[in-house]
Amino acid sequence: MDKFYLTTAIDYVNGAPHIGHAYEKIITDVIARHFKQRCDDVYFLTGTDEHGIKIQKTAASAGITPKELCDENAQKFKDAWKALDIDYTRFIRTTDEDHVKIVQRIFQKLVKNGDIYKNSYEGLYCSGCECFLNPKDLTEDGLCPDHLKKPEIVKEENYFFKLTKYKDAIIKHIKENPDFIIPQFRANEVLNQLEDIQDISVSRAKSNVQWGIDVLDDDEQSIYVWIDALSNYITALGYDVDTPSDKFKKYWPADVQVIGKDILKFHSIYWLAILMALDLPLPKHILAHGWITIDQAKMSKSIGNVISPTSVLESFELEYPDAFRYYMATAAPCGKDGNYSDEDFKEKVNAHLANSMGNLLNRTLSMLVKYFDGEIKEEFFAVKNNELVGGSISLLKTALNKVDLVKNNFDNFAIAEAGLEIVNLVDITNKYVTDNAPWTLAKEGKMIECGQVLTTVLEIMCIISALIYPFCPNIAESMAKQLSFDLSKKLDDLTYENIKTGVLISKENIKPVFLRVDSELADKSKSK
Ligand code: ME8
Repeated sequence: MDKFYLTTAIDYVNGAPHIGHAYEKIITDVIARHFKQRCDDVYFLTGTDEHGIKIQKTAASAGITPKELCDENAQKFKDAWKALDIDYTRFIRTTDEDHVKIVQRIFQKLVKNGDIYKNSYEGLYCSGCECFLNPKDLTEDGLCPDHLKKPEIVKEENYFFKLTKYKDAIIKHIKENPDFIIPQFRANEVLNQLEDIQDISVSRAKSNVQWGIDVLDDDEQSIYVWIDALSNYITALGYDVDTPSDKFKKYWPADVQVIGKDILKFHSIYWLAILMALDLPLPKHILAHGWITIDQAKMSKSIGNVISPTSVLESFELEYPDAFRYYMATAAPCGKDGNYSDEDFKEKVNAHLANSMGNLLNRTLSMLVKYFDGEIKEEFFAVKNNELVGGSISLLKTALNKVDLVKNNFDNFAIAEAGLEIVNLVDITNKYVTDNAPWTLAKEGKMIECGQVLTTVLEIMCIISALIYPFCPNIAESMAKQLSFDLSKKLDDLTYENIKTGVLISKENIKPVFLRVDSELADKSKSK
């Protein structure tokens, strides 16, 4: 694997980020950090989607310019991602000058090639979706099924993209590449949607929508949001219609594009057609994740249950975002919906991160100090020159086998499932400690056996710190520091021999890696 390019959806900036936006950015960051452990060159793109009628209207009602609204809210997204340790390579804004210029040239090229043509049109426009809706997709009351709002009747002269020209090629691609859409159960949905697709409007009259990218050579039209938004995945890399940059040549096609299930149609139909029209390779995978509900209810401004990701960190007084990252990244099986509740958050992170994982390390290091002044002796190793020579062979094998299972899960973008494998390794290791009772071995004077048990656990803790790193980077670093383990090691270089002989740690340097989320604090935040 010589490069790995992954992207998220770019968020609308007509509000602040919520926990659903955070879910997507967290799972993508977890994937990015995992692949950094396997590949030297990972490019992770995220950003904001800033044009369109919705932004124009929100700005007007706030009495500010659209650009002012975008600047203010894009910053809120950046701040939130910083607080969550989202380690992106570029944060693209669709108002960025380089993006705007290239989108104009893409549009111009598609007009020149005959993929975009002008036509007059009357249709039902939903500003929530920023697209025209097919009357057959409306609810019985004539509302947009996603936004439950009545679409406006819009009659305009617009530019149209010849989606129908690419219909058969898209169907063929989806059928021939069963792992193109992940999870696979969503592919049928897309194939059904493809049955009655029409050419799509890709511009709006400036008389109706001023906040958009101007069509070159036509003063009356601005480019409609989806062609602008989708192009971000290539403009960010410096794609240009005539001379694609080296960066573009290196990273495109994307290895995975992470989006929510509600915008799968745009990514697996419109986006493919645009790429085909530009004669560009297609992304390898589209990961359509599910939606996050709050206490089992859909998040909505009217219900008043919209949660900001940073408010969770604040209300639980979390020093690092690790617990929240772990909870979100394991909230739903691949592609399925997940739920957030304060109570469940508290229980899960206390059980998995504090009681099981953190405590295991803490207890083991404390015993090493108590019985051996923190020293690992040569005879404690169950492994010599990467050969298993005694001691806890099967457990060490299980641990390295888990590395492969976790990698397999990530290859299928099954993030929560990868998390479960790690928790399972922690549980197995805890059971090993209970079964082998090093404290009894010490009491009976069986010091070498006791040292072997502790060393085996510490070897496995190194592996666990590497596996948990993408989910909980700060906790992993704290674990690795106490184990004198080099976290920058690639996963494929992990062995049975991660621990060195000599004094590993002293009493003062043993620190809990994760403190239990205080139950009183959690209760306080719930009653807020
Ligand atoms: O759709 N749970 O922007 P957006 C999980 N600008 N994910 C959620 C969610 C929830 N409750 N709510 C939203 C757009 N999302 C376009 C994208 S990409 C070229 C343009 C996800 O701000 C949603 O599925 O409405 C999408 O992937 C992302 O957040 C941005 O949503």
